[in-house]
Amino acid sequence: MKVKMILPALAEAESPFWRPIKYSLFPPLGLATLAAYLSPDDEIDLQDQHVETLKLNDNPDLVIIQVYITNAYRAYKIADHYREQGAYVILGGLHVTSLPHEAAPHADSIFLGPGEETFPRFLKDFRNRTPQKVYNSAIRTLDKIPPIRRDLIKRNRYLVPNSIVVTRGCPHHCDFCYKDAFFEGGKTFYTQLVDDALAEIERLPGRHLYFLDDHLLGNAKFATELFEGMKGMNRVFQAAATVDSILRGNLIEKAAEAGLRSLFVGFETFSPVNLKQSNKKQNLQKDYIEAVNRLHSLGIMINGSFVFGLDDDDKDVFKRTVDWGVQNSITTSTYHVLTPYPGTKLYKDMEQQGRILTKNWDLYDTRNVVYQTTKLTADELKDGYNWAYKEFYSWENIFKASLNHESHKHKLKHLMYSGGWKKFEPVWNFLIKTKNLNNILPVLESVLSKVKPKDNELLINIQSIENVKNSQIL
Ligand code: B12
Ligand code: SF4
Repeated sequence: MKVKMILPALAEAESPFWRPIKYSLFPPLGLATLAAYLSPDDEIDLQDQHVETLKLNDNPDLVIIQVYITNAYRAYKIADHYREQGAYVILGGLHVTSLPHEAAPHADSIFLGPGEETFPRFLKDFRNRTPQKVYNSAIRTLDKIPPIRRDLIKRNRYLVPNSIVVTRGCPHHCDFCYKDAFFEGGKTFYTQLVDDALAEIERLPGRHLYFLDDHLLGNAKFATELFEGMKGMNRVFQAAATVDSILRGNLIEKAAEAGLRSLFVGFETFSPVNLKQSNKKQNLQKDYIEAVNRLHSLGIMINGSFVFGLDDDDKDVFKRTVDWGVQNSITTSTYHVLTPYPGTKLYKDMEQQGRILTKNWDLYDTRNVVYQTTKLTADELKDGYNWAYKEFYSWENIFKASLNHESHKHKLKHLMYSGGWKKFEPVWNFLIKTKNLNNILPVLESVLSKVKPKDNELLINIQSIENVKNSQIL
């Protein structure tokens, strides 16, 4: 059977704000996970529109499309095209799960929730010529899932080809998060068997790993065993976790020992009113600075996530958030305009209150204001968001934040990571064009190398960085 798997790109791919590097980070892991259930005799063509031009003039028997909110319209067009040609088209992913009635007219079958149980069930039905219209994921387990078909991934097109997920979901229930909508009707947090996770890690070449799990420390027992097993594997890795999990027990030390070098942390807001309103209880009364200091003392760089536009936010929120990030040496900040994804509690509340201003999903990219704001106007929110990005990533603030670290090595790593990520667009574009992106991996691995506590090893003369800054060469 000829099978086509497609991850369509978002509408923004054609906008002047498109940052090719942002979309050349991770391969289509969801589709490669599903491909493992196909037969070795199937002829599979997996295409990721973020990094390649789609070929749509082929004649597959089965077309599998992954739908996110911001690629939904494009996904539907591709689906319609293949259905006209007589292919059997199936749609799944987050957006289909949130809005099955919207997706259904564009598909022969739709899939709600994760695919590990529904997709093999469908394949059996399909081969027996009895496919159903809707497949709803009721059984949630990752036990004995087949190895991901990484051979289908064009590794040289991604900066981080070794992305991996060893858990699904998260133990928390924040109102704005996609998670409860996607995992509705079954378990909302579950893990792989530790041995299976370790076997998947062993299969990955090189040193660097990026765990895309929503909350890698969410199950302490699983994480402890995973980190124990990873000791001695000589890996460096990046992951995501919550503020409370950093402060609790000594799991974070174990993670650092296993190779954790950079962590995505959902700070989101400093306002207890906002936290309560968003049901982000796990952040309430937690000392963010203590969490930051703990990570830094372990040599772990921080990617802080912050949401703007929650109801308690006023005009000062942008400056407060940027200043805090710089003062506390956050390496990279990811800012979001609050976005009510369909299916979430936030969306339901806002719809009830008549606050949803548009249902143009292309705008639901966390850069646009799609709802009626309260203390801020929509323009203030959007301008403040743009200002925050510009300000945080100004050279002055990158230097300030870097130089606040104790050890010289951490200062240098911060500077290279943050500056490299935001300030070298032409270099990234060149590497993407010449399909050399993964050759830069050893540089990333060395930026993520270990910082020993109070490391005073003088890799380069930091004073010279300050001189460069003062002379405004950069
Ligand atoms: C990696 C990632 C990215 C990467 C790359 C995506 C890629 N190449 O796959 C990058 C950096 C490009 C990215 C960008 C964005 N992302 Co993103 N991203 C993620 C992240 C962290 C992991 C995705 C992943 O690999 N999951 C693991 C795999 C195994 O799961 P999966 O992809 O969901 O696939 C499973 C199921 O969905 C299902 N499935 C999927 N498709 C199909 C199809 C069929 C037919 C079937 C049967 C099953 C099926 O089966 C798979 C196995 O279970 C998720 C968070 C998350 N935990 O999912 C956010 C997430 C998907 N991103 C999100 C958003 C909002 C964005 C951006 C708009 C953010 C922005 N401001 O730029 C952009 C736009 C992306 C786009 N293309 O439209 C939201 C989506 C919300 C929504 N309702 O759609 C999420 C959920 C984050 C969040 N918490 O809000 N993202
Ligand atoms: S902690 Fe993060 S992943 Fe978990 S529900 Fe909240 S926002 Fe979602």
